Amino acid sequence: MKLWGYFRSSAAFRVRIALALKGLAYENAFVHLRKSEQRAPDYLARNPLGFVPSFEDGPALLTQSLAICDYLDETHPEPPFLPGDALARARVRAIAYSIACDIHPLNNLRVLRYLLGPLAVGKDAHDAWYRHWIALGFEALEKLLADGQAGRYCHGDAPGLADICLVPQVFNAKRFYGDGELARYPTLMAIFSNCMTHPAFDAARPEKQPDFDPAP
Ligand SMILES: N[C@@H](CCC(=O)N[C@@H](CS)C(=O)NCC(=O)O)C(=O)O
Repeated sequence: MKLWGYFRSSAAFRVRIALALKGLAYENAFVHLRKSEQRAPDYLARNPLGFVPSFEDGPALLTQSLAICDYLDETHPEPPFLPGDALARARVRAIAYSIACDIHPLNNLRVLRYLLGPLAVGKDAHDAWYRHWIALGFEALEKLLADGQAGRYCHGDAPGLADICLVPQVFNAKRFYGDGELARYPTLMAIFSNCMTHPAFDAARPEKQPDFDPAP
């Protein structure tokens, strides 16, 4: 197995957590997003989306972090990423998709670069855009998570797909927000803290990746 990623990519971070939770070994390949290596012809030939992650399992090349997580869960069922009950699965997926489909695409690198470049909105408007969509998304997530069904993790006391999405999004938000502002989401942040005591989440964090670069 081989993962094409970037230390700071939220979507690659999801797959790193998923692989660690399943206890699977894999080879790393690094795609430097700030240097636009995701747009290089050889990479686009592999992944026409121009995104990380890409994931290879034998002859198969997979894209889309959630599809990769589902694939890993189907091929390595223990520990499961989704609960046994259909309603509980729908809840977990709703939290995961709220992050992966509704929050994350609005603060992706190519979107932020388009705001600053072709649209020339300026740094203040760029930052306002980022903060607006995170705040709206996190307010909603806080309500979804505070419905009594969360435990140590987003659903009960076992980590799953929702946590796999939540943790990278909080890391991303921490780059723009102070901890004081994030304290407005106490349930979300308590779950985040619990996740970070789990070795699989800790091993997947950006600072622990071989391509980590402290430069902004
Ligand atoms: N829906 C995709 C999103 C992947 C994605 O947005 N990857 C980002 C890094 S987190 C990326 O490669 N961005 C490159 C760019 O914006 O140019 C997935 O979940 O895999």
